[in-house]
Amino acid sequence: MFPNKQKLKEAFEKRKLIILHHNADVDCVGSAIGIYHTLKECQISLSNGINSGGKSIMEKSGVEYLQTPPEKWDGTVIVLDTGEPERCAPLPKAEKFVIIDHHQKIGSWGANDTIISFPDKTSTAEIVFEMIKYIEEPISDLSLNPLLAAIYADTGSFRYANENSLKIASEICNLGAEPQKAMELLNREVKEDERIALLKGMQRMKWTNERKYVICTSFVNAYTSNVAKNMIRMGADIGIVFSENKKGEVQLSTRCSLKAKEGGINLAKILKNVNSSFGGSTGGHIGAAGMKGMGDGEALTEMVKQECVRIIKGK
Ligand SMILES: [Mn+2]
Repeated sequence: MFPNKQKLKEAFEKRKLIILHHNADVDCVGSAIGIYHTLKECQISLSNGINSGGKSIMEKSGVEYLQTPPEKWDGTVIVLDTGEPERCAPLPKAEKFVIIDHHQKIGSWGANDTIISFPDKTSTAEIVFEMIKYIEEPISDLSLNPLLAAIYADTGSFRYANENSLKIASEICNLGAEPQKAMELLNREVKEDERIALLKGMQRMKWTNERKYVICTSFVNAYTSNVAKNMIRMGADIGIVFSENKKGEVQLSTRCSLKAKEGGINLAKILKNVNSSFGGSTGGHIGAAGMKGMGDGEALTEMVKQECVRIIKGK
């Protein structure tokens, strides 16, 4: 359900700052560009970095953006693709926030803020598109390909799409989006450090077979999510990959196959459970989730693996 139409329109009449989550991805950036070209007086800002796919679509679209948000914003702040304030900090001081997200977890926001949360949607871009229709704003041609690219990205090129993602993609195409142009926005050069991280991750990989579910674990210095994603592509049911630095900060990325999802694996929930004794932060979806905090990456990976095994065994 969308919030009150009039109130939403009023919020969007003010100057808008679109805040991207940490390490902003294609769904986040594509959604931002979609809003940027359709609603007047928008400015886009990173909160803490952007990933290579996000950066590539931003550069190809030629949209200017801030590296860090201002301390104060006179107008409305739009938060995209996360429902947690910690995932897009530091946030500027502002009267009004509109949060648009499709993740499972929503953090605490102010009483005056508007939360548009649809955890059943496969991308934030789909919510953005439906919201633009809802507020009866004519969508800009420039918004179409970035929104379609964002749907491609978050559905794994429609591998994880549902009926609604396909329906919206088709509507966007009817309005003039071109699938091949959207794909071009997604093509990016894979940098050498990323390729090496992937190769190292695979080289160090360990795997076990638990009641016909293959669980893979590994560690790298960076690109944990990419390694986990490729484990699934190779045939694993669950991929768990960590990285840690000298300061003792650990980052964990997990992915699972459709079979694992259907078998009852919910990675967002599993990480949340494990985190109750770890004390970091978690976020994500049923089939793709991450975790951050201070501690021992190997021990944490083992805990997550054991929790998966426990669920597979139905205990
Ligand atoms: Mn997303």
